[in-house]
This record gives sequence, C-alpha cells and structure tokens, in this order.
Amino acid sequence: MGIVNVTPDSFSDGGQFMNSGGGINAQRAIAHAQRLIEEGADILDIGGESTRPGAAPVSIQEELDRIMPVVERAVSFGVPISVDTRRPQVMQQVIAAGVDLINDVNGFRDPQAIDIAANSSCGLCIMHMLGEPATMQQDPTYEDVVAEVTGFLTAQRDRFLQLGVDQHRLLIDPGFGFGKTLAHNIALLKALSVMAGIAPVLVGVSRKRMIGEITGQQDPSRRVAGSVAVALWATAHGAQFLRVHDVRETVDALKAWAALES
Ligand code: HH2
Repeated sequence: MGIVNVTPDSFSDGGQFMNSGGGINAQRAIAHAQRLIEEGADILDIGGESTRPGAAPVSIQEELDRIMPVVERAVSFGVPISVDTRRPQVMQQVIAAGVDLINDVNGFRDPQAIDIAANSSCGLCIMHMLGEPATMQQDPTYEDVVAEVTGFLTAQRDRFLQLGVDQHRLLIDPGFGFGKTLAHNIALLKALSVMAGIAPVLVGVSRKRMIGEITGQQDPSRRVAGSVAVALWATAHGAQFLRVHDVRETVDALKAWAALES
C-alpha cells in the first residue's frame, strides 16, 4: 500500500503537493500516485489529515478539498483505492466516489463511522490508537499493550460481524506509533502472528519515529532502510499488508526475500 498524503504537514512527506500559495496541487499528488503504482503498489492510501503526534485536526471541508480531486482521478487507476480518514462525513463522500477501502486510524470508534462503513461494500481497516493525535505520545501507558490492542481490534471486528459485515472485508492494524513507545511497538510487532488470527494484518512503520529511535536517524528520509528491514520482518511474522512511503525499495526487498523463501 503506497502512501499519498495530500497534506501540508505530514511528518515525512507533508507539503510535497502544495502550490506556492499554500493550496493543494492535485496534479502533483496524482502524478505521485501514478508513480507509486508503476513502482509496484497494489493499493493506494490517500489521506488529507496528518495524524502525526501533536498534529492539529483539520476541518471536514478542508480534508475533502484536499483529497477529493485526487480520489476522483485515482478511482480509475485500476488498483484498489483506500482513503485514510476518521471522519464519517468524509467516508460518506469517498464511498460515493467509488473507493475500495476505508482506513480509519480511529478504528471506527465513532458510531456514525461504524454505521457508514458497515453499510458500504468497502474493505475496512480497523486501527488501534490510544487517545487522540494531539496528545497520544504524552506518556502512553498500558498494563499489557498486546492484550489491550488485540482486545480492541477483536471487539471492533466483532461489532462489524454482528452488523452483518463479511469477515473478508476486514483488516486490522495495531497502529504503530499511535500512543505507543518504542517498547510498545516492538511488543506489538512480536505479537503479529497472534494478531493474524483476528483478521489480516496491515503494518505501517514507514519512516516513523520508532525507526529513527532504532537506527539513530533523525531525518525521516534517512529511515528507508530501517523501514524496509522492519517491513520484511513483519511480513515473515504474519503481516499481509504494508503501508509504505518507499514503494520501490519495499517491493524490491520483498522480491529478493521471496526468491530465497520459495
Ligand atoms: N500511519 C499513519 C497514517 N495512517 N493508517 C494505518 N492503517 N496505519 C498506520 O500505521 C498509519 C495510518 C501516519 O503516517 P503518515 O501518513 O506517513 O503521516 P501523517 O499522519 O503525518 O500524514
């Protein structure tokens, strides 16, 4: 899954598609999306709100203004299109525009979001987050991070199943870095094979702070090798989807690894 962040402030790639006046340059975002497909992305994940630690929320209208021109083009690209949003109103509009997957970092905790999602025919990615992006990295605390995260993901999966959603539409994501320390993230990575028993697992560690903490690289653009290493390890331990900025590097690494595994 290749990341298309149509935002001015995403932690790694924010502002890539802005005009000098501060507006979004949809053409550039669309060109980036096409390049990710050429590089081997099987799915695109389009987002209009940064959820990096400390990020301020954007209005619904602003989020729609950012993503809709890109979504409307991307649905004809021939690969599944995911939208990264926690807003029910945004979900409604992108579902109507024909997207294939809703990726909610809030894990469909909003009752309106779960309703809209269940009544669509989209795939649904349920992610775990502790608290809100603005404050989630201020001393995140768990008694047992693996039990709490798997408990939440299982409960949300079961809510969807009770609403009649086919289990094949559901994926789960432990939400690396969303209210988690490095130790929490590592504990969750080590529990991937357990989580894979709940639903197919998506892993998003690309260029994140945890990779910086492990490698000592402060600049997100220097975290590619660390990200690819964790992505490979995650694949070997049960991840079925990888959400990444660096599609070519990740696909090449997976191909090389798969050649030796077969
Ligand atoms: N991480 C980010 C955003 N959305 N969705 C899922 N399912 N899993 C993740 O790990 C995940 C996500 C944060 O990364 P990014 O989009 O690069 O940054 P920002 O939130 O600053 O736009």
